Amino acid sequence: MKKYKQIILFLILMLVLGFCSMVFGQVCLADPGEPDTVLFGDACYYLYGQPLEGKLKVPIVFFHDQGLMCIRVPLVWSGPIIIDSVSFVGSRVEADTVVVRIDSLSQKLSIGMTMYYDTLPSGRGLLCNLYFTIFDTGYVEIDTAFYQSGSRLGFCGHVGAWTPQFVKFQMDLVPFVAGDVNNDGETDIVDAVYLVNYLFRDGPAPIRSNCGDVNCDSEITIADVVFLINYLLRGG
Ligand SMILES: [Ca+2]
Ligand SMILES: [Ca+2]
Ligand SMILES: [Ca+2]
Repeated sequence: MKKYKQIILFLILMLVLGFCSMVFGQVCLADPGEPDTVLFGDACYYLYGQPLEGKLKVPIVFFHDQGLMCIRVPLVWSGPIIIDSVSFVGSRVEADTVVVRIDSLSQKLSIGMTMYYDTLPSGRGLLCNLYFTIFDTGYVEIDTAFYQSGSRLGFCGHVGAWTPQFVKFQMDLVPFVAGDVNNDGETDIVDAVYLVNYLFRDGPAPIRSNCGDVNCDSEITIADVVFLINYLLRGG
């Protein structure tokens, strides 16, 4: 019975969220308590070679001090990147439904997550990771936007629906490989040795957390050593 009540409450909230979005152009409530926020974590990318090839990983992180029943994050990106995928590995959200819609042509994507049974307790952490292919150098920006349906950035919980704050992502992509694991300013064979020592001989960890993950797939493995050696053998 409790489950049905939760679902009915959730459907009412979705109606409120949809209604407020369409009619008033914004969600109903002022954000209760501290400002809830959607922003981006430390990005990881590599870009090298001739012709240039590269990948970019951008984590979406969020904070909220109310329990959440739904999360809606519509985004638009600009710059020399193409979306590859959206990954929820490591996300702090265990949603009952997750809907990701991608419109590569208009460079928009929308992430919708709903918790029918258990609200997500307040906290901060990873929502998901966005993975892009980089095809050129240049300025990249990820902002919030309307998606086609008119959906806006929004959270909802037992108290209603509201709009969290949003901090957009901005980055200048220049030729770069995140392989300077010993943080001496150069990416060279010493870094590959350092990484092997870390992985197989209990050596020290990469100085900056992001730079050991040379291929930006979210883990530090032998694949990063292979990637780094390939990069060095190709002349950097
Ligand atoms: Ca709040
Ligand atoms: Ca180095
Ligand atoms: Ca990696």
